[in-house]
Amino acid sequence: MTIQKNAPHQPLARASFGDDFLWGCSTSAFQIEGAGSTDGRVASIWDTFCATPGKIRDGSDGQVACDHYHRWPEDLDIGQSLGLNAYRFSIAWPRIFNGSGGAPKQAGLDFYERLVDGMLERGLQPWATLYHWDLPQALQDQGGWARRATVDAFVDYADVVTRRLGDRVRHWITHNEPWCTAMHGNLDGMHAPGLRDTPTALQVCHHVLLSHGLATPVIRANVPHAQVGIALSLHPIRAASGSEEDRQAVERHDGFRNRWFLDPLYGRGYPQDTLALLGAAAPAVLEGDMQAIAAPTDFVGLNYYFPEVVRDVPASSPAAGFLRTEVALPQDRERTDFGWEVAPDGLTELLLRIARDYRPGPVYVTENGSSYDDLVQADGSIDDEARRHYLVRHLAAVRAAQEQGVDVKGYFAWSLLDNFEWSEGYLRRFGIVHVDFQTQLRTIKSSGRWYREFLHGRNER
Ligand code: IFM
Repeated sequence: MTIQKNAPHQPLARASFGDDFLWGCSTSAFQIEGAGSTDGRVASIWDTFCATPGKIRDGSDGQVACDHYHRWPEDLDIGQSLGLNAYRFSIAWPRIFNGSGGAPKQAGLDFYERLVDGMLERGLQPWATLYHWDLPQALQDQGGWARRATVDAFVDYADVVTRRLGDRVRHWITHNEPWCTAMHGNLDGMHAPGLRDTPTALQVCHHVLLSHGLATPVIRANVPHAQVGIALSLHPIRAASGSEEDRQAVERHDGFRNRWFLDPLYGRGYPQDTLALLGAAAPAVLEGDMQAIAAPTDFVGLNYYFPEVVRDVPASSPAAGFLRTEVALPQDRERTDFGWEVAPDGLTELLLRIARDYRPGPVYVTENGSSYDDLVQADGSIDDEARRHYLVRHLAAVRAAQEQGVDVKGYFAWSLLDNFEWSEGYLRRFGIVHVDFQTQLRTIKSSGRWYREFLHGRNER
């Protein structure tokens, strides 16, 4: 990993982002809560996936994770000490419903009420995500997101949760990264439920988007002054070469990675070019679905990590999938220890593009962060210079978009804590706060200390 130490720095001051800018961190339930069977929580598809040999790189699971279910006051104290004014978390559906019928679980709802009250007491505006990948296993057993009834189950779940928390949580994100739910879960099998089937993945994707659209008015009805949106994982798509073939590959890849989500959410239906590539694998769409998916929202959440560099794969190649593209990994790029390209300009580019092409209203960066193999020093400190540098440059990229007229109104660092990184288990650390998974000791890394100084207006650079 190489850091561009000499990259020019613009002066970066909290105040320049605007007085009402939200400064947060993001987390998700399965990745931090633990307490896998406490207070009536049932199994999710991720519990099943973790229990399947070979699925998680270190063989771990989410049974304890950061034990946030019990340690949340300490974690929120840390967030407050950093100077955050917002905190994004997700609600675990398996704490609220079994997925096989029956009443909502009061203990689960009580937990989130306590958690939200804890945020409000500490000056942290709660941002709740309803679905961050932990589908109750019982729903998967009935067909999961490929089955239309799961859409209804999601709307019921959204209704119950927002009725209960809507007096104190205004900001609701229906889904986190539908691309990952659908494609990692059902196309490449990297995530739960671990399927590899293109038509299933596309149907899942359609139902996830539909559930977003159908839940949105329900949330609005339950929450006074609701702000409802969705968090999308988007990538700038770049060509591996200057060839015309690679340029066309970029278009195809972008259609599936980005426009497949943005177009229907903003009322344009699925992109025709991508539909043509999918052929018979395209999802079944019932009358009214596309109108439902395009339900008006109040903001869009952008989760940004890296650009994708793609090259054309000739149709005659045995490796050609329906997109006929291949992701290239150029050697000359700065990368995190996870191998993800570090490209802050990609964040500016995406923010400008979303604003220009879709006019979504306010945009929030709902996730952005980096994974490095942190070393704990003898004195217990963690000097994660690379992550700090990543954070500084991505904040500058947000500011650059603002300066060019994009209404970016908040930034949530991924993540507050090191946590369970899905199929990588505990091998990848994204936190600005280190977690010792043996002792559960939390230590603010130098990136977190920089964020704290910056948020307190003491570290302008
Ligand atoms: O940890 C994940 C998170 O759950 C969703 N967005 C990307 C993060 C890093 O991979």
